[in-house]
Amino acid sequence: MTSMIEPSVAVRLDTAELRGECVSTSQRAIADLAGIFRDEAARGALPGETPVYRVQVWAPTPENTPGGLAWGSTFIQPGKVGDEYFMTRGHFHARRDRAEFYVTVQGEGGLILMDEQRKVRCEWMRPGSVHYIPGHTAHRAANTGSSVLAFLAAWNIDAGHDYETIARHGFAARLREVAGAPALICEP
Ligand code: PAN
Ligand code: ZN
Repeated sequence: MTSMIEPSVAVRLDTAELRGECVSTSQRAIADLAGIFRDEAARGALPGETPVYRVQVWAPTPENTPGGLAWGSTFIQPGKVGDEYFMTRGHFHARRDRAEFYVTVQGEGGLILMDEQRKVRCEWMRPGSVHYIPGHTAHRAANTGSSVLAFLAAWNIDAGHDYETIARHGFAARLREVAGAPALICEP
C-alpha cells in the first residue's frame, strides 16, 4: 500500500483564490494600463496605484512544454475609466491555434472575443458560466458589476501571450456603460 498524496495546489470554489507554493501572482494597476482604455484622460485622472486586476498562475511545467497545461485565476476590481468598465489588457495567444477555458466564479461581467477578421462578440460572465475561447481569438474580460469579478482559466502552457497586436490595434468593440447598463460599442 502506498500513501495518498496531498495535491500541491487548491482552489477556493467560492472565491477562485488559488493556494499553493508554486502559484505566482501579478497585479495590474491603472498606471500599468496606458493605451488600453478609450479615454486616456479619464485614466490619467485616477490615482496610478488604483488596482484593476490581479492574476494567479499555476504553471506545473516549464513554458513551451508541448502538451502542458496552465491554470489560473483572475480577479478584476469593479470600476470604470470614463464609461468603460475595468478590464484585462486582452491578448491573442502567440501560438494562434491554442484555445482556453474560462469559468466564472464570482461577480458579473463580459468576455469580449475577437477573431482575426476583427469580428467581435461578447458573452455574459456570471457565476458558473463556462466559456470556450477558440484558437485565433483575442480575449478580454470586463467587470460590469459592483463587486469583484473572478474567473478560473485553463490553457496550454505553450500558448504564449501576444499583447503587441492588441496594443497596436485594440479590440474592434468596447464594453461601455450606456444609460446605466453595459453595451458593446463598436469602435469608429
Ligand atoms: C488569462 C489572462 C488573465 C489576464 O489567464 O492572462 O485573465 O489577462 P491579460 O493576460 O490579458 O492581462 C488568460 O487568458 N491566459 O491565457
Ligand atoms: Zn489567454
